[in-house]
Amino acid sequence: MTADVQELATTLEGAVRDRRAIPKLTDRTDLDVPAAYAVQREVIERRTRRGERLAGVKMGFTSRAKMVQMGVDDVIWGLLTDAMLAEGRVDVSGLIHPRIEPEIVYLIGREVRSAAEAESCVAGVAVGYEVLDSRYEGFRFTLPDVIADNASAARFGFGAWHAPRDLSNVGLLMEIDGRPAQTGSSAAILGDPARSLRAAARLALDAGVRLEPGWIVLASAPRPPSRCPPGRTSASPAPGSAAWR
Ligand code: 0L1
Ligand code: MG
Repeated sequence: MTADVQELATTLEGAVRDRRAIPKLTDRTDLDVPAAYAVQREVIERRTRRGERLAGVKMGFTSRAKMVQMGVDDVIWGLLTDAMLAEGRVDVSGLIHPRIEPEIVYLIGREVRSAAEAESCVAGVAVGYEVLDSRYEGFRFTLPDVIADNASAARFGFGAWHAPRDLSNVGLLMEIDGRPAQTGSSAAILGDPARSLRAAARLALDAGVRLEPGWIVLASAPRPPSRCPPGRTSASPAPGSAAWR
């Protein structure tokens, strides 16, 4: 059966609203990658029609291991809105089965007109985190499912901005509620998170979306996400803390 973009968007919205995981969409419908991005865009457009503002882009499948696992050879992307941004402690109580991962975060300073110029458009870099919350049962999905689900995006946060710098091989430490939860190297993000930034620009431009001044790019994480404790969580890297070494 051909994908009904409106109906699938409504199904995903229902999972968020009811805080209830759903069977993956591909269990009951044919969904190819272009249709999956159409569903993702529809869900985001509904959010912006309700008053949320686009805040940036997030990347996924930036590690070779994850690409092999999913049988893909390119990254995926999703869109961030201001409602996903957590200031201070992140409230995960309304989520289904949240997981959390550290992020290299880029702040866009001027409009990105081509992938090649993406790095020169960066005004700042920070360490941050992303809370993922797949809307699917067991956090299990195919490539089109996860694209339709906005690459599992749920919440994000970041610390103090720093001047742009070489982040091709920096250590990342993520703490949850003050306890070390994950370490990794930024080199595991496509060999250099700047590649993820360029890919974000490429995918966005191909879709007719320009990375604008003030937007955030989450370059993704070196390792699979960690389980997130219920309730309110203080994730570090958090505002004010630096965690690259
Ligand atoms: O790197 C990421 O933000 C993950 C995107 C893919 C979705 C997932 O693993 O839940
Ligand atoms: Mg991420």
